[in-house]
Amino acid sequence: MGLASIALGGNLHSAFGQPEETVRAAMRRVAEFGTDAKMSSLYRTRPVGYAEQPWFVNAVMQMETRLSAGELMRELLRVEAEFGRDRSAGVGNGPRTLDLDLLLYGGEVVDTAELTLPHPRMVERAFVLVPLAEIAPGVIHPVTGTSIGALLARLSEGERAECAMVLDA
Ligand code: PH2
Ligand code: MG
Ligand code: MG
Repeated sequence: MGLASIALGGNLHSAFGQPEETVRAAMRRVAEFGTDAKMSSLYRTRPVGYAEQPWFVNAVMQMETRLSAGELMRELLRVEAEFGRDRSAGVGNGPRTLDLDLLLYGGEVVDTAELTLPHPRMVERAFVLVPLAEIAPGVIHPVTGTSIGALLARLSEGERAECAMVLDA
């Protein structure tokens, strides 16, 4: 039993439609693994890491789940595949129909081949921290010991501005 935070992202059309429809459908699907899911708005964000690709739709959700962190991670990989994610194709950080990243699971700190918690790149990514701060600004990152709101405040205004575009509900 734990409080899980999950990042969603995509920038390619899937069987569920455009990325915003894919992300909304994936949120409903992932919510089945827990209770009382809180969902952020959807954000249109500039691609980070590999620029020559469409802008992403990103969001974050948080829920209580009875699954362990490892069990939840395996389910998330299954949902990615269900939504047309092909991990054998394409470049690293490149375009994808759906990416589901387990960001935090309570205060767990894990580093195995299957799972790293907290997600190692979350502290530097506005496309994660902006939506996470919308629904859980006071949650403490178990490695830095600081809140999500404080982590977001460390990013530059420019980085935050590239993740400020909220899509209509
Ligand atoms: N995901 C990546 C790499 N770059 N950029 C944005 N804006 N959103 C993402 O979800 C994203 C990215 C690798 O997972
Ligand atoms: Mg990712
Ligand atoms: Mg991923």
